[in-house]
Amino acid sequence: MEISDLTIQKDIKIKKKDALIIVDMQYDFLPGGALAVENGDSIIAGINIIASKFHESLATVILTQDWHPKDHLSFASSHRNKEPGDLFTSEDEAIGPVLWPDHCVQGSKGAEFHENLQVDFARAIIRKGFNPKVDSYSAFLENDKKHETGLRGYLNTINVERLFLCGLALDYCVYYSAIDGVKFGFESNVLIDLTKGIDDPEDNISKALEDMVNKGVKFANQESF
Ligand code: VGL
Ligand code: ZN
Repeated sequence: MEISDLTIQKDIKIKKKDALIIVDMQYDFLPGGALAVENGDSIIAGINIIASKFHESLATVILTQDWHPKDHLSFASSHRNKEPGDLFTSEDEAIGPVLWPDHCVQGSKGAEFHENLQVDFARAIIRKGFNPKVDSYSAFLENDKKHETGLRGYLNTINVERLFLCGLALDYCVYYSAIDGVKFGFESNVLIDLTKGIDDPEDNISKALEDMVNKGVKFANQESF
């Protein structure tokens, strides 16, 4: 499946019960970073515009931040004879299916939000991936599928009903967050022109798109508002 195959919603009116979830717009996922997503920086300006629209509409803006200890098990450097991109899945599937370069280490420059990202509108920042042996692609649920980040509880407490997701990376954190959003009862919309993917392993973006469509994730873009 390709992006051009998606149905894009029109005439969306931002409501108070909407939340914009801006995923992992950190230096390490941007050009020049350790796990750079191609053209990741091209979406910053558009995300800022949407964030200001949500802010003006009294909707909620939330940021997520990948936040790993320096010896995180998702890093190839934590394994003998492994390179970034090598396949590796831990027994409980808390790590994998591939290993990553060291990235978004707690307190490092690479873990910071890009300086051009408008962060002032954010009501909350959800940090994820802090357990050394468990990764968390989803903003809701760690990869072991056991531990929640607290985002579901937070959104329920402040009465959010509908989510709009953007940021990096489309086929990892945006994808897993969107399908978990649906699973947890939120209408979940991916802002498809405000996200970019890694596409590793091959065809990962296509598979993620197909799975999102099958699971009821909806799609919108900057013109939908
Ligand atoms: C991500 C790979 C590893 C992401 C985070 O933000 O999509 N991808 N850690
Ligand atoms: Zn990570």
